[in-house]
Amino acid sequence: MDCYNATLLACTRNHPPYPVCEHNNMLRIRVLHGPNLNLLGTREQSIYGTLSLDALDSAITKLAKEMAVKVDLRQSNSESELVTWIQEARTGYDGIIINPAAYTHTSVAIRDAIASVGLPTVEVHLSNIHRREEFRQRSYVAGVAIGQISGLGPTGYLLALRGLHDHLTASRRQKKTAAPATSRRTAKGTR
Ligand code: CA2
Repeated sequence: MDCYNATLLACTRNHPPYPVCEHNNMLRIRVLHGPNLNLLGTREQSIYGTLSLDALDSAITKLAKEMAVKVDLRQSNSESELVTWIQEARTGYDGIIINPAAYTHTSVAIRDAIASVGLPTVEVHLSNIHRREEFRQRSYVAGVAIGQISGLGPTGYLLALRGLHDHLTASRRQKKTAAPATSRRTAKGTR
């Protein structure tokens, strides 16, 4: 059932503050956690904090629900599995949030996968990779991401969700307004 009010184009089911209707055109975002992030909260707490991966995923899911965004959350220690999940996101997802963990600094395969699917991608790091060892300061992913959030702990994922949501919403709006102009031009040119 279409829950949009036809006149106001607002969802009558009242999910504030993000006016994206859950039942029509919901944004879909895949969230990927790289190797060893399954250990979150168990070791190296001074660097990565005390929150477990499950708790982090719950916080992301809660915010996504409030924003009426569909999220799919996955963690893998395998580079090839991460590449496959990025490739598969081409059908069914609008954007990607990824913490590639150690693969950030080594993986041309992950960078190429992100570039090839062409989905807006936000790179997230719990720690500030730019004030750590030199080898962590280079990211193969940064050059194909729309942005990078580093050093804000779990909050970084929530900011990434808001940022990606706003980016995707703006590009949808742009596409909607650009389309009629193009067809008008075409129609004029053919006369
Ligand atoms: O700061 C980040 O989010 C990192 O992506 C985390 C990676 C690291 O290799 C990157 O340089 C920066 C490491 C993730 C390992 O996570 C652990 C969590 C708890 C205990 C052990 C590892």
